[in-house]
Amino acid sequence: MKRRVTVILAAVSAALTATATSAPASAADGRQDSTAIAADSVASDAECWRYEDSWSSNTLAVGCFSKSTDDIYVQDSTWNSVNTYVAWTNEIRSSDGSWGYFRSGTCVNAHNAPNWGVCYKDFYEHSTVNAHKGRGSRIMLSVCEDNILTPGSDCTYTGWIYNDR
Ligand SMILES: [Ca+2]
Ligand SMILES: [Ca+2]
Repeated sequence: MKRRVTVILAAVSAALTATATSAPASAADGRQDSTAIAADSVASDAECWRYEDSWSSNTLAVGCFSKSTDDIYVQDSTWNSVNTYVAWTNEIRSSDGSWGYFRSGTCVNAHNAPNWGVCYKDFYEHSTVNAHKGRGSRIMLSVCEDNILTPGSDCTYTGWIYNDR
């Protein structure tokens, strides 16, 4: 049993080392936080995820991503004096096929419920050669209601979304 634990720890350590060494040398592409512009509608091709209150099942926030425009939408779904936001992370693949962090940020809806906001983004496409000299671009969103005491705790996390349109 002890032997197995040691092996797992070694694997985790190796993974952490790999992550550290494959990080981009430049930190120029840092966080890009922005306030959503009011939006009347959501792009028809957008895929959406909702964050619900665990007790009431009321929808508190909805976040969407349109692969064709690369735009991120966020709705404040419940009038409760609490804003909503989408936090996003973009990874791209290098020439050796490994995924690495590229940039991240937030899109904050300060328009009150039930209004939508949009943040216009432009990510590398999955099929085009990117800044890491490879092909591959994926985005992960967390659709959140603000939690001042424990930021990032009231969220729904999407899986990786491949930017292939
Ligand atoms: Ca796209
Ligand atoms: Ca709200």
